[in-house]
Amino acid sequence: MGNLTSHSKFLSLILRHQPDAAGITLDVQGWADVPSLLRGMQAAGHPVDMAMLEEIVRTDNKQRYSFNETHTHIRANQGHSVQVDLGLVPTAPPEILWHGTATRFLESIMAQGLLPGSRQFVHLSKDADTAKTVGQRHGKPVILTVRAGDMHRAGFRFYQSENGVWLTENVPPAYLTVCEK
Ligand code: HQG
Repeated sequence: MGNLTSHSKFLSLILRHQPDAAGITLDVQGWADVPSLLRGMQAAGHPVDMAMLEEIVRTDNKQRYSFNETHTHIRANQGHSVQVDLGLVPTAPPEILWHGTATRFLESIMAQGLLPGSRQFVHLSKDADTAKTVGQRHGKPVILTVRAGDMHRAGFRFYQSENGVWLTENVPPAYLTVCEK
């Protein structure tokens, strides 16, 4: 793992799950103060300066982070387990969305539906390829299709994060189909 990747993983931990790990707090909208963050990262063995932070944000393959306009604050675009209000606006989803998971979770998912677990939302992908990559993080991947349009018409709310990930609170089993291809 390159240095920047290691720093980026630590940054994800701080901005999504454990701001404590850098001795900082996030505001209600999930923003971290950049100078405090850089000091905290440095103290935790991740010596990142402003130029490196700018590079991490600019080059991130999933565009995981956003600065505010003046770059005094930074936050993660999705994936939080800490309670934050990103100000996302409920949005009509496409008819079909995708969720990649591991085969060992299937039985439980088809019984309980998709649950957010430790995160604030269930994360859904726009296409099967992305879903497969997400699923591979957990083991042998399996892809589910989600009848998002039907869910939306039934009153479920959907949001799209700044970096294009679809979010919803839970997906009942009736809206899920295992994708066989
Ligand atoms: C599974 C990454 C059993 C769920 C990705 C998943 C994404 C259940 C796992 C983002 C279940 C949770 C999120 C149930 C759900 N029974 N298992 N009822 N309901 N699960 O990591 O969606 O690279 O919290 O299928 O790209 O994998 O970190 O969620 O396998 O966008 O930026 O429980 O994280 O982005 O795993 O990934 P996760 P996820 P980053």
